Order: sequence, then structure tokens, then C-alpha cells
Amino acid sequence: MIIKKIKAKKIKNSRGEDTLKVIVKSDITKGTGAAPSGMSTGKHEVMAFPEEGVDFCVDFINKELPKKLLGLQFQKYSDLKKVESLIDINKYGGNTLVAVEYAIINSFGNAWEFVDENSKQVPRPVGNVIGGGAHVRSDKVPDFQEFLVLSLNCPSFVKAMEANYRVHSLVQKKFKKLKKFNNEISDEGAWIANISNTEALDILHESIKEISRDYDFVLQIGLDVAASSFYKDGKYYYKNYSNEEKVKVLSSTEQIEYIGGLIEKYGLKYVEDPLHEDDFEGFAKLSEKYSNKCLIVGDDLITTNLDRLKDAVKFKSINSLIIKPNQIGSLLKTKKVVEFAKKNKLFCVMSHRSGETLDTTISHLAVGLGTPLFKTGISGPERESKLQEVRKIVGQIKAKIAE
Ligand code: 2PG
Ligand code: MG
Repeated sequence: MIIKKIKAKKIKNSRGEDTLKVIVKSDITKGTGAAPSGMSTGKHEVMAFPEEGVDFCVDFINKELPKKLLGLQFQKYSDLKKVESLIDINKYGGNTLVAVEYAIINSFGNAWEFVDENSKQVPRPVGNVIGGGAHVRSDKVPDFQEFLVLSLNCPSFVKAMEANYRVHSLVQKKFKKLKKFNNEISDEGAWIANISNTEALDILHESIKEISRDYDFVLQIGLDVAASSFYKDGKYYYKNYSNEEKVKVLSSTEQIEYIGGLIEKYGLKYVEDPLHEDDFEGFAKLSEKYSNKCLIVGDDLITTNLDRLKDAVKFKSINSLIIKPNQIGSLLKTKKVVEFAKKNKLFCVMSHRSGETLDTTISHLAVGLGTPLFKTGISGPERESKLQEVRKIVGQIKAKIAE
């Protein structure tokens, strides 16, 4: 595939923030790529955009980059090094490189085949049902950022997607019985209400039990605690801890006990960032006790960074990790992280960001890189587009196998 044309423009993401959309024309087809943005960003992530703003990056892509990029050949994933050497992420931000790389791999046609044409791994969806924390502009919501639904033993992506959607709808019905619920949603399309962490868990627990009755697989609860967002100087500061006690301050040891207790009580199968983003040892303590029954997932802890992942493996901090290409600002580095994780028997979770676009490249990366889980919400056009894209890829894989 040869790059014939590249163009960039400024667009808005789902939170109304400026971001970048890139359009690449190759000799095969046209591909686009748009960069997402986080709200609860890990402090070890690369810079998303420079201070000069998105216009500065648009100018660079439209005026400078074509001089060196046009005419280059991209035959395989490792060829991305050709573009990675042309964009300095310290100057233009990780989002600039990632948006260009997304557009390039999409200009091949089916990006998942560009990543790995033999991939048959279809991930299972992790859906966001109830929102809180940094994804809501109010203190009167749960402290945990995401109350999630997933099914680790579901035989089909489409079935799991449908079940997740039904849980989302049932929770809305249950929320309507609460006072002052006006169908408000978090940045990721999850329901928000003035309830405590445990109230949210109780409602979700009831809902997954009800919906599971209709399926031959079990739905399970996950949490993205996003603990760094309410951690300061050795303590976790809760504002909506439980119905009995709203405000509560926990030490690290108490936080580990508390999360462990929730894993036991609600049968949690997935806990992301239960401790702050530098606490490799605290993660290890939780993992030691619970990694046989729950995915202990590092997001802000790892930030898709190989060096941090190596530390986590050394400390035995996690058994799973989030993969977000724009945290590290490179598709080549992202692949290295996934490969290292697989070698060390860690479970990868490809993930959206809270500020998203309609871009569906991460659906292709989830399949192509073979991540067993895909966290991309349930509701809203930016989330549904990614789920529907996986559904489309499932059809393409089936057709290939049948050939
Ligand atoms: C997270 C993400 C996505 P953000 O913490 O996992 O759900 O949030 O994009 O705001 O970092
Ligand atoms: Mg997270």
C-alpha cells in the first residue's frame, strides 16, 4: 500500500473538546483516524496534544508531513516505524501520531487484517452501566468511576453485547424509581444518580442476576475504581462510600481490605485501578489474595508502557492490563506491550477513552492484536460504533473461515 494523500482537520470529541481527525488516501482505499482523550488520565501517559493546541498539529500534518510521507509504502505492521520516525510526539503529542497511524492502517481496508490477517480472536465486551468519579461533573455520585458488566464465559460477542445492553436498560428502569433521576449519563453513556458506591453495586448486582436468567452464560460485575482520582498523600477520600457513611477516609491497607471485601460480596470478576497509580506493592497484595478469582487490572498503573509493565510483572501486581494506544502514543509500542503481556500470561483489555469519537480503529486493534476483552461502553454513538464494528469483523472472520 502506498500513501497518496494526507489531510487533517480539527473536530470535537464526545465531551466537546478539540481533537484531530486525519484522512489518508492510499492506492487501495481511503482511511480515517481520530484521536480520543481521557479525563482520568494517568500521570505517566505521554502528552496528548501540545500547548499550542490541535491547530498546530493540523498545520504540521497538512503542510510538513506530506513532504516526507507521500509515496512511502506500508506493507506490514512493522512498517509503521516509517511514520513514527517522522512525528516527534514530544512536539506534537501522542494523539497526533496515533491519529495518523490509525488513518494509515485504515487506508489498507480492514485494519484488523493489516495488524494480523490470521487473527480469529474476537474479544468479549466490557460495558459501562453506572458512572461516577471523574467522568461526572458532580460530587453527588459514586466515587468509583465505572460500574461495569462483562461475561467471561459467553460463547458469542453479539450475545454478550445484547446482554450488556439489557443490563444497561434494566438499571435505567431501576434508577427511575429513585428520587431525582433525570436520565443523566456520564461521559461514557453510563447512568448517573445521587447514590453511594454500595447502592450502585446493589442495583447492578440485582440487574445482572435478573438478566442472566435468560442466558446460558453468567453476567459478572466489574469496577474501574480509578483510585488515583480520589487519593492524596497516602489516603483514599470517599464522598459517597455507603448509604450509612457517606464520607470516609481509608488508608492503603484499609483500601485493599475494602476492595477485597467487595470482590467477595459481589463476586466481582474485574477490578481496574483499585489503588493509586504508583502503588505496585499494594496491587501485589490484592493480587496475591484475589487474582485466582478476579481480574486485577492496571490502567493508570501501566499506561500501556512496557517499562511499567515489566515492573508490574516483577512485583506480581496484576493479572490484567488496559491497552490504550494514545496513552503511549505509538502503535508499535502498543503491540510490544500486548506481546509482552501475553508472554507473561496477562489478560489484555483494549479500551476506549472517556472523550471519544466515532473512530473504530480500536475494534480492529482488539481483534488484530487479540485482546480477550474490549472495554468500550454500551450506549451512545461513539461506543455503539465500536461494538458494531467488532460485530462486522466477526462476520468477516466467519466468511474467511468458511472459504
Ligand atoms: C479509564 C478511561 C476509559 P479516561 O479510566 O479506564 O474508561 O477513562 O479515558 O477518562 O482515562
Ligand atoms: Mg481506567
